[in-house]
Amino acid sequence: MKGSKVLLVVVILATLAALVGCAAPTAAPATSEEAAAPAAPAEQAKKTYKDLVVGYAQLGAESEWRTANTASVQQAAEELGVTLKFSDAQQKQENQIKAIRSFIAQGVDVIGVPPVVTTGWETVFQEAKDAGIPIILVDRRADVPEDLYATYLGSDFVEEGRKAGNEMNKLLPEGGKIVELVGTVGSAPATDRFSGFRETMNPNIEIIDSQSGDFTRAKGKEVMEAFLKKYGAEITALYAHNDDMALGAIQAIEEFGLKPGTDIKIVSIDAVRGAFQAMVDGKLNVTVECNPLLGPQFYDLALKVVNGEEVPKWVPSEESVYYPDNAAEILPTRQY
Ligand code: GYE
Repeated sequence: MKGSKVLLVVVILATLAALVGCAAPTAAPATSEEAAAPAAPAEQAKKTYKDLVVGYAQLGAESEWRTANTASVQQAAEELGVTLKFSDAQQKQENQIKAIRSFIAQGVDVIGVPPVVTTGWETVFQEAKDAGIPIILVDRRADVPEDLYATYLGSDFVEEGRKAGNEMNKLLPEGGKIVELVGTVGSAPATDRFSGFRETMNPNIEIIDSQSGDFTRAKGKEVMEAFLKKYGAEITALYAHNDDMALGAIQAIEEFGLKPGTDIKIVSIDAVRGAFQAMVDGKLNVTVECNPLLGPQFYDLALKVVNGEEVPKWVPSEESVYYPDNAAEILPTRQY
């Protein structure tokens, strides 16, 4: 009798131990959110960077900023093992549209595009949508309904314009007459940098002329030459929507016999290395940063989108403002 009781207790204990032993691993994940879904089938279906085929319809090679952006997109693809199909549209919307259509025909997983201008994208984005290929807007916005793109990764261009306006106010406390070199007409950065600047600019500052230099150094120089011919030394400052146009304008100002940065104060946007060098040389007063190194974040978003994960509709980049006083110190650390 005593012996059988002991046996019974032993059996019960052994059974309990076995139950705890087996139950524990299955019970724990049931309470953990991550493992709640039957891990195997769903996880295995998810793509990794190595499976990802991406089409990137780059808009051109118009500026130092763009060169850095292209390098970032290409390098990050290589580092992550993403298959990248890259095309350069030479600043022409029709070429970007052609590239997108060709990526659709090739059946890529996702398409990245910095729209050269904001309008005219609905048809081709709808074609991508119909083919089940998500569009990610990189760098520049497009004015299309939100269901035609997965997310937008890029800067707050209005804020950059506001920062530039504040910097101009500091440079011209007594006010003055300024000229403006606008970016590509109809592009998101040109439109927003134009309006943001006017939001913060002091009323004692007058914009006497404003023309497009298409974000290039050559055009920036050409338009600045025309401004100088027309207004001469009347111009107290220049606001350029990017550094390349400012660098072109600096040449024009020097050739005209005035001192850029002194006779004509200059505020521009991007913070590329060429701008740091110009600040070191005392020819540029301020550059507002616009970050082109979007490659890694782009592929992170691309993978999430392809795997059906939630992503925000806008992922803004973090940016700063730089001045001549520590430009020499910072220049060697700049990646673009
Ligand atoms: O500021 C300019 C480039 O879209 C933010 O395009 C970009 C702009 C950049 O050409 O240099």
